[in-house]
Amino acid sequence: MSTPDLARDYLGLDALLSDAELAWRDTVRDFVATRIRPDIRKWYEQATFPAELAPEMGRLGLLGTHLSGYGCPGRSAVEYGLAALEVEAGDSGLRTFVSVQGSLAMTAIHRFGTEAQKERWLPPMAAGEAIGCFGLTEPEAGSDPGGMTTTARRDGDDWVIDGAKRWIGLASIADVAVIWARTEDGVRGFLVPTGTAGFTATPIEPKLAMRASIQCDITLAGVRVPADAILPGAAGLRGPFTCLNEARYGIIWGAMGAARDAYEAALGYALERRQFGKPIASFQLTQEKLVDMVLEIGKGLLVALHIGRMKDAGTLVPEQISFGKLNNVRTAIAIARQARTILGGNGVALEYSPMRHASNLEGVRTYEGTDEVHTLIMGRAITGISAFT
Ligand code: TGC
Repeated sequence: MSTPDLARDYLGLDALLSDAELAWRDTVRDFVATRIRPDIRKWYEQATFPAELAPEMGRLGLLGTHLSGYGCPGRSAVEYGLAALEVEAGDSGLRTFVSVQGSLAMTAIHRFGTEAQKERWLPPMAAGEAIGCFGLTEPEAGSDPGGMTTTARRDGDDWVIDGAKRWIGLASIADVAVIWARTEDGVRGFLVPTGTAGFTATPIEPKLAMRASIQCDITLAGVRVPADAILPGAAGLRGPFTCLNEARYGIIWGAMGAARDAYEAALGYALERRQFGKPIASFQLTQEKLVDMVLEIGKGLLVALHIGRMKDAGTLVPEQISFGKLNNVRTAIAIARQARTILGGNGVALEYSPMRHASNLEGVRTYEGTDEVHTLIMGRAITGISAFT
């Protein structure tokens, strides 16, 4: 029997993964080590999204990982989760790209689009040759998308869209935007090529989180699209929420990647850094911090894996995704902040990852449902009483 690496996998959770899952995990881990880690500090400092990585990520199978057909990789939910875990160990901004492209934009087309829409967009998006974005949130409608004021009205055979969206990932470099708008028949989704007259995307800058990705304001001023731009399979808010379920699921895993990287940075530092004549890892308070991180990462990974196995089995309900998103992001922020304290003053230097992860995770805790929203989704599930209405 091989000796477990207690510092890296205390509970031996690798034993819960198949050989194929481990091989895929390691492939993504190697990609992060060679293509993300060497430059992430530069991208973060310069607030640059490395768009040139998109085709590489496509070739690896990171875009639309869980989708099948139309050039998509067709992997399991657990494999998608493992990819999110490893990419977010590199940086939440890069995992956000994977989520926006695959879980939001591609899922909307895959789940709700016509054959023609799928054939047009999914192969290049899976290959990273076309970028998608997902326009749901608005300046005045964040936690409550039902308050959206963007409208789409018929004009002859066309649709004309007017309104504004905010915090939309990748919009300024996207080729196509999935725009959710209010119509006479309720909320509907539209595929809007971003070159369409009246469509403008402006990056929100400067930001203190997610600096290696792009979030935008979108304005839609009389944007005219043809009748076949509508996603026929999505009617009402259930459409965008179905896509959000996918993105929230990925976050459950991804947050643990950021936490693991922060922990490993703190452990490495604590073993090297000497104060009072010995490594700071020898101090009881440091050991307690490291042990608390190991406890919470182990629990968070178990939650992620259990939810992933339920998703693959087809038994997962959205309220259970809220359990994972709320728990794992909250936990990951606490771990990243605690890891920063072990690094002392050096912890605020960009050279070390924990504070970058902590800043990014402020974004992660807010998008795809805030802590408060997921708390109240769970509260409604266990009491039967909605706090929203
Ligand atoms: P309500 O208005 O009553 O329900 C609307 C309809 O949606 C259904 N639904 C869901 N369906 C599937 N999965 C879910 N998770 C669903 N949640 C709701 C619901 O059954 C109903 O269907 P129908 O057929 O009866 O009309 O809304 P609610 O009371 O169910 O939900 C309230 C609340 C607060 C939980 C919900 O509004 C919510 O989750 N708010 C958070 C919104 C959010 O996560 N926003 C983030 C958007 S992300 C984004 O825009 C870009 S971030 C990524 C990037 O681009 O970088």
